[in-house]
Amino acid sequence: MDPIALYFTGTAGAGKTTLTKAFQNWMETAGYDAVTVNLDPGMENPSFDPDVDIRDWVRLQDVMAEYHLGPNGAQVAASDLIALKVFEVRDALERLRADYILVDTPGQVELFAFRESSRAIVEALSGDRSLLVFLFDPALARQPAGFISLLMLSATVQFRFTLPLLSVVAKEDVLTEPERTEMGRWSQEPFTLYEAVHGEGETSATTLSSELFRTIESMGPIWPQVFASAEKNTGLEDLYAAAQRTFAGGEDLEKSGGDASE
Ligand SMILES: Nc1nc2c(ncn2[C@@H]2O[C@H](COP(=O)(O)OP(=O)(O)OP(=O)(O)O)[C@@H](O)[C@H]2O)c(=O)[nH]1
Ligand SMILES: [Mg+2]
Repeated sequence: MDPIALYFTGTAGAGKTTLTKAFQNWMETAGYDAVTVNLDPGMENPSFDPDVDIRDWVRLQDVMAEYHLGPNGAQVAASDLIALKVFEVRDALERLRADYILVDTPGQVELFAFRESSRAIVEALSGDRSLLVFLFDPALARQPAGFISLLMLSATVQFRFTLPLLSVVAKEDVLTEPERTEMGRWSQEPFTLYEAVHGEGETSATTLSSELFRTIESMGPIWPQVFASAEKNTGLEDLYAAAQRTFAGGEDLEKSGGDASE
């Protein structure tokens, strides 16, 4: 059976790299066979040692030097260069023969979501066995207007890829208990979020129309159902279970050994 690929995406600093690594560790402990891929040519996290690394083919520093570009222009150019290397990446992944592929995507979400090359990359690596995992950063998501902005962003990502999407509140350990409870309620009972944003006072957020909100409300998958922390290793089993439900009604892939208990 072809592997399932999870693409961790979200705003800069949302916790993509850390969660990709933590989720691989959790999966290995639980007896699943998962490999990691770094698709960020500018990744500088020394604690993340991906199994397949796009920097073996495309490095941001090299693109900046070769094309005389700044970091943002180089990221755009790099995303097209990455697409040219995608079959090498796919070959490297095929040699690893894993059941799950966990993909860390570039820091700026628009690079991943808005470039045509990203769609080609996802298509070549995993086709319809792909799940987008969109991270909500508590720094933004704890305010009602920030939460709504992230809902709209995750809707945009899903619109660009037309693939299943799972929204996850990352870094849940930084949330206070009341914040955690309130955010949980927003997803369960969206009108509480609508009320909260209108209770924030005279900000631009108060102009959110009820028509737009109804549209957002109707888009089930963009509402986060999972809270996770890579720091405390919480919510990772929930993330796994939600990913499983997305494919073939919860089919469970063969384990590589061990048992599923944490
Ligand atoms: N408290 C806490 N901090 C976290 C968690 N996950 C990541 N962080 C911190 O958040 C910051 C950003 O984490 P990254 O994993 O680099 O985030 P990213 O989305 O990959 O960042 P870019 O690729 O630069 O956009 C780092 O300082 C991490 O240590 C978490 O679960 N809890
Ligand atoms: Mg990162």
